[in-house]
Amino acid sequence: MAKIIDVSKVEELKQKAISQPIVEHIYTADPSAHVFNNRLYIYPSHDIAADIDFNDNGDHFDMKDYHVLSMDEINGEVIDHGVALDIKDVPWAGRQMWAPDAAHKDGKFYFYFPAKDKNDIFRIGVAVSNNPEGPFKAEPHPMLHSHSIDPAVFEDQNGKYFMYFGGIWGGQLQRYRDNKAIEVGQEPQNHEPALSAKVALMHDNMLEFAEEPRDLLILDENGDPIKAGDHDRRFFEAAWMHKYNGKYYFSYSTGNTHKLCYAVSDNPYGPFTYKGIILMPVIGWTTHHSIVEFKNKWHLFYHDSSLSDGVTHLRSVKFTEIEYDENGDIKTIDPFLIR
Ligand code: FUB
Repeated sequence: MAKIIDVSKVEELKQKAISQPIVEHIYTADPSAHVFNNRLYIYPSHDIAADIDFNDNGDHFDMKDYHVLSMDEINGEVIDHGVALDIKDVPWAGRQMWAPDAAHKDGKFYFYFPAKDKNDIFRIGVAVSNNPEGPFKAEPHPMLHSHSIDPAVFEDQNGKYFMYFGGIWGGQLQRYRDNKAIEVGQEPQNHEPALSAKVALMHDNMLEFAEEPRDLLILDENGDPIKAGDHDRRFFEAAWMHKYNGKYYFSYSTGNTHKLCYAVSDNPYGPFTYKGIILMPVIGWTTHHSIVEFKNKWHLFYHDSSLSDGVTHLRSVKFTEIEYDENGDIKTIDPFLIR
């Protein structure tokens, strides 16, 4: 199984970790945290040892179901509500259930998940329940015109819901331009604007897009689009949206440079201006997160591979508090006390 750092380094870093896995009986990753009914629910991926070699397509992330976790207070007991959705109950899905999210509207709970269809193309599915912990019943087909991975559904204060999604490399976003499949999928040249995450208003029924997904532009300090070669700042995967003091904060993973970064806008569609790093690299290749306000404090939910001693696809959800400075900038978090 692939590890990206040697075991002796992992042990040393584990001693310095600022937080611990919230559960240890299963591997969990890609946490999307929401407050529903005054309780904190976490919708993670459920990592398993698939025994598939590490590759850039992410075939080793061969997850087959989802569990929902919850707690009634930060640092309280974490309840595992069991299997909320199984791939065998999703008629269109072929393999690889990746990073999910959930939303609540009019008494119903909507669970959004990416999975490869029977042709190995990533689509985004929806499953519905009357309860935040599921079980969820999958719609018979993936969302029309959905592609790529990592859906994150954001409820704005005016009752509108937006889906943010996308991911390059194994997430297949490089196979599309303007939402259409292209002949040969590849990233733009280094000097060209990077591929963008996508954003779309959700239909009132929460089961489909209300519009064609748009590109979410991230600009640098000069107002120029972040370039494809700027691997320290360009969007890779793991989109998340939250609002703080009236501003929209779009956060994401830089993938092969292993950072969680953020960009800010006055508009949920952007353009966004790059602001900085939220979380420095953790143990493991991937980094993924959500940001949630619970009982008047802001928290970053994230994952690392510490529990598996660095195995890339066996990750564990953790959390830590985040702080904003007086300008609304997020203070960068080092996942280790002393490097
Ligand atoms: O969990 C599988 C994939 O790894 C997710 O979809 C990505 O965001 C990365 O965390």
